[in-house]
Amino acid sequence: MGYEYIAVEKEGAVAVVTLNRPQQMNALSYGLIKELSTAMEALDRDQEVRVMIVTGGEKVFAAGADIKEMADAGPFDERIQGRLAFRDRINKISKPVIAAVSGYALGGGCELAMSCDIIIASETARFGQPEINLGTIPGSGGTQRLSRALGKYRAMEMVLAGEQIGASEAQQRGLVNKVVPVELLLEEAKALAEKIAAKPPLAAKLAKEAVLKAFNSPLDEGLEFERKSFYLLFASEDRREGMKAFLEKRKPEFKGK
Ligand code: DAK
Repeated sequence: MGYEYIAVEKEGAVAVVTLNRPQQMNALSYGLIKELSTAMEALDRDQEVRVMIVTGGEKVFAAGADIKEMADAGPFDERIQGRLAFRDRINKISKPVIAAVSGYALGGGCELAMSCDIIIASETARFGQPEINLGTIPGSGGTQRLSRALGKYRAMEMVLAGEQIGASEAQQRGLVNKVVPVELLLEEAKALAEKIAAKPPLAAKLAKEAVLKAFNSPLDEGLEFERKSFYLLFASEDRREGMKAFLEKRKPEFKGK
């Protein structure tokens, strides 16, 4: 399928989705978000794909929602309501998603990176929630995910004063998994994606769901969910294969069953 605002590439079990509005700093227009959620859902259903990478390329990840498009919108316009629905769909992707962030990740761009499961950043990455400067606040999870990642006080500074943080602070505070030179960004993200893609996909899917559950539920509920997922995986062929291969001292062959 051809896209106007993004590019999708598949390399074996890894799919790379690149935001592609460079003249507009990859601002997340309605059209871009719609294409992104459509593409990611299609890749989620694609049997060949096991891990996705979302990137904006080397210069900029995304400078937020498209301000030009939003400037005269009312709260119930499709441009506002529709994008909420597309964002919800992106949050429901079941396969592991890695954000490869270089340059600005601001507003909705920072929120998009944070809705991924792992963030690899280049040394030039900058994260921020500048919505306060526009008379609004983060609307796609920024206040919640940033507070969980950085703690209340630094998150408050970013959301109230519109301050940005660079890659190294983001890594020190646990918002970013790894910081690499810009020219190695995609290579590093792909290496990690391939490592995850070699794991049994059903276990990866349930592991992702279980970790996310930790942010959405009390401990008891999360533990219960983990236990049920653990039992469920005992019914999978890949679990049998994983244990058998260990005992036979060979590499397992996982089939996603
Ligand atoms: N939207 C539209 N255009 C943008 C843009 C944006 N967010 N960011 C940059 N651009 C455009 C600029 O207007 C300029 O276009 P032309 O003037 O050439 O046509 C071009 O990209 C290059 O930008 P600059 O000339 O400004 O480049 P600089 O290097 O000087 O500065 C910058 C880069 C990223 C620091 C600066 O452009 C900037 O501050 N951009 C705005 C960042 C921002 O405020 N982001 C937050 C946007 S609000 C929702 C949930 C969430 C949201 C919306 C709805 N719902 C629940 C419905 C999210 C809201 C946001 O993200």
